[in-house]
Amino acid sequence: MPVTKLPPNFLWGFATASFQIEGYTDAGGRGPSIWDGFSRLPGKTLDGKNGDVSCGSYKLWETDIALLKQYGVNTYRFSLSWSRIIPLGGRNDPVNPEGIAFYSAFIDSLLENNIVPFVTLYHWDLPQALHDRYGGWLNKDEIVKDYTNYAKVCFEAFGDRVKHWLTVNEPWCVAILGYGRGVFAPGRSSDRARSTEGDSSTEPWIVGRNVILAHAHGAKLYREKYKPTQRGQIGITLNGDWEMPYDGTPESTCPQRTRSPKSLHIDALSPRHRSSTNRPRLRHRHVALPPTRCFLPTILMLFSDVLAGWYADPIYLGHYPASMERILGARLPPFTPEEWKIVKGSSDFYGMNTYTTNLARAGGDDEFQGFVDYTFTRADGTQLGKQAHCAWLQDYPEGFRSLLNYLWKRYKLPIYVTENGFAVMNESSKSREEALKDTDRVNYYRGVTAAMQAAISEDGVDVRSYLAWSLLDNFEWADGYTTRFGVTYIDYDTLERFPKESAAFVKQWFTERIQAPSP
Ligand code: GCO
Repeated sequence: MPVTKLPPNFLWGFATASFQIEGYTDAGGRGPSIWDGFSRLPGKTLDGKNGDVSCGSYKLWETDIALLKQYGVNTYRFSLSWSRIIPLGGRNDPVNPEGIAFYSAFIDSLLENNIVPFVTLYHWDLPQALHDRYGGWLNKDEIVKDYTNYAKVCFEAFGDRVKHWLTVNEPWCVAILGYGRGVFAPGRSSDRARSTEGDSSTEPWIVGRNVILAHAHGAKLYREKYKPTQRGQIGITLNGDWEMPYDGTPESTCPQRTRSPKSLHIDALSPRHRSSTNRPRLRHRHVALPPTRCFLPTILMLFSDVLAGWYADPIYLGHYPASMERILGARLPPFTPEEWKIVKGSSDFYGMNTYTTNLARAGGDDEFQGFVDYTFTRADGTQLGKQAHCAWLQDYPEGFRSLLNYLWKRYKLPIYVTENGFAVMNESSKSREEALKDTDRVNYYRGVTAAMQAAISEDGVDVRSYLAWSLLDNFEWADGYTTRFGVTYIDYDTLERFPKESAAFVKQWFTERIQAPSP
């Protein structure tokens, strides 16, 4: 059978983030970020390790570019470290010329190798100084101004060459994991479920509102001042996984998507790092519930509205999800009419980070999960898919296709898949030789690429990129180095890089399919 082709401008490659790969946290005039101190605190990472060395990409960046070249990619997604560019972070603080020079040389080298830079402005490493000075993301007026200034510095320094900007990576994680569960920097915790005393958490919701505003102001500035000449695109990227009701009914028996998407919209707090210890620590991703589901209990519908739409609905549709308003009441921070004007329509595309599918059922007492429990075990005791090393991830590619369809129908914007990947069970305890044979990761990529292909060619979904997470094994936040997501194995003693079998699979899959540009 002939292979269906992807257009020549389809972007494919790998993704990383500054704090997860750069290391050299004291070099080049960089200021500390909230992750520096947090990851050094005892007990904050699973293996007690921090980001000081990581993959050493700050010095080994040419090796990374050689790898990208070897893998044949046409795009690389990476993030800029705010505190390398403005060490103290603020709008009145000095810009660090060494930081600018570092990323400038990196971008030049990517372009010389015909690799499109896809740049994230904020992937969780807030300058520590801003947290100390005014509470970081909790302080609306200050953080929005400082973020917008930082974005301006980046547009001015790199916008002549960067045409793909992501304002913020996965704001759900920033807010809930950083200010709710306290398992990510800055480690603030208001992790109280539905309390018998009444109100529960407030900080995560405030942070969420402030991140949306920072994103929106950054995008507004770009569109007004830089886009006319630089001609790039700007948007946010959100985490979201597919979710199916726990009732054992196969997806194929569902009727067409005819229900109002609004009533079924889910932005579930698919829970990573749950507070209770005896339950699986599922993923933090928010979730889209299939509008095909016709038999969901009301509680799931309610849940679906609460959290998947927390970011996407304001940004793409101009309102909070109704049930989120209902559940949070006065704790849901409002936007002023002027702010709504800036927020609505502030993303040029839908940036999609996705990893898994979950089965959801009503229950639980956790507000951050919308009072819903997650499982991968079906009612008949079978598993949804292959289990990854992290408890929140199983391989279920059909969910990837459903999610693409759902987002395309609901938000009607081109979709950039900006992250997707798999952590092989116990890869860190394997010998290097064994780890390079990452069959489960190959199978995962085989499944999702086929699912994406079907979504594009059979369902007509407008997908513009596929960026696999990740180029390298790297610092996996609270998991430290115990969880490996890379298509490249890192020997953490020598920092040598070794391609795994999955790198060859992904390379072959895309290079066979991307059409050559017409002469
Ligand atoms: C996230 C981040 C990445 C992670 C990856 C694997 O989604 O958490 O964007 O930094 O490392 O998703 O968990």
